[in-house]
Amino acid sequence: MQMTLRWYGSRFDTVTLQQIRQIPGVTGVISTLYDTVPGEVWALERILALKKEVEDAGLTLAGIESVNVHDAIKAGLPERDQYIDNYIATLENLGKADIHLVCYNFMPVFDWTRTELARVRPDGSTVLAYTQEAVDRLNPEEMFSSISGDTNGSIMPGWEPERMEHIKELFDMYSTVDDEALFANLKYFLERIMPVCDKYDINMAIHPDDPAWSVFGLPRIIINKTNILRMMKMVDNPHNGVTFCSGSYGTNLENDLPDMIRSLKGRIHFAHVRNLKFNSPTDFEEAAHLSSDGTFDMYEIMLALYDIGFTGPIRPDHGRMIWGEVAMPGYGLYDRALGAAYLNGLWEAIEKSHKSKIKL
Ligand code: DNO
Repeated sequence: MQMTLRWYGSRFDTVTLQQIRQIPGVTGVISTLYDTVPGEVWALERILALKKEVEDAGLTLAGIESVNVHDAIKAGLPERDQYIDNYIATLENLGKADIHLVCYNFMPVFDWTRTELARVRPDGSTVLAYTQEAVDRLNPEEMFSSISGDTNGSIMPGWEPERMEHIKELFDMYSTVDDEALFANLKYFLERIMPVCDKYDINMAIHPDDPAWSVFGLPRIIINKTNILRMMKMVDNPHNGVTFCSGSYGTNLENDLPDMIRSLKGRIHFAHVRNLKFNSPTDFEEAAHLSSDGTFDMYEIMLALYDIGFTGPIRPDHGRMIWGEVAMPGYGLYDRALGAAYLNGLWEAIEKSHKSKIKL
């Protein structure tokens, strides 16, 4: 595996490439052109400039998170073909720039959903948190206003203010889309993009829906083992793969994370590894990466990745806000650096214990 950190680009991120370069064992970043909008073709020059900036700082650009999918594609509208053509043109340019990993999601309207961006934990750190009760009580606009004071001046992916202005139209767009239609629209999209992925060896890595169930009545399909295996089979090409995100699949305690990882052997192209602390099955907060701080056994998650021979990029996921840092919620430097060091430590121990068993 290659340990990486997500980086939003020098215009948007409070963390610098130079800081990332100094985290032991982190050799690359996962980035994006954060100012592009879904449906736009990414210019080759801009991709090359981003790559050069990262490489000049002594890191590799290990992949893109995200190239967002336009809602017309997800909702299956007649104009989807034009947007898929644009997506293909972007993939073509990424391929020409020698980039082989694209993380994306197929969540209608929003990306991830959290009801709090700065819940205070007993140690005084602040974290993103979710309660179903708050979602049931609020409509999306109310929720957006209730969290917008805690973004530390950042634009949260999927919750861009200009999208929020069109929220009603976005909901109307999906009024006739149920889970089956969403699966069909995803299949249509994947079948059209697979040829360009084959040509340039681009691994598409779908990010799970977060939380892993329907919110605000919208359909959500990338939520559990049955559905993700269905998706893998539906377009049975190794370039149709997965971002295994423990913190997203893990929102549903019925998901057995190590078992899911093992069942996806050969199809996990990217991993997001983080821990959650559950206070009840519908109230969770994002803990430190350390197993004992949350609910998941991080050793078992890393072991499962090791066992399937995972070689792709991995990143610590959302970190807590600690030591007075002011940054995009979930994406500060300090706690993600601690997370990277911890995950690297687990990996080293797993690797060495396996090698010593082989010698015996
Ligand atoms: C949250 C992230 C997601 C992810 C997208 C992928 O912090 O993991 O926003 O990047 O869902 O398209």
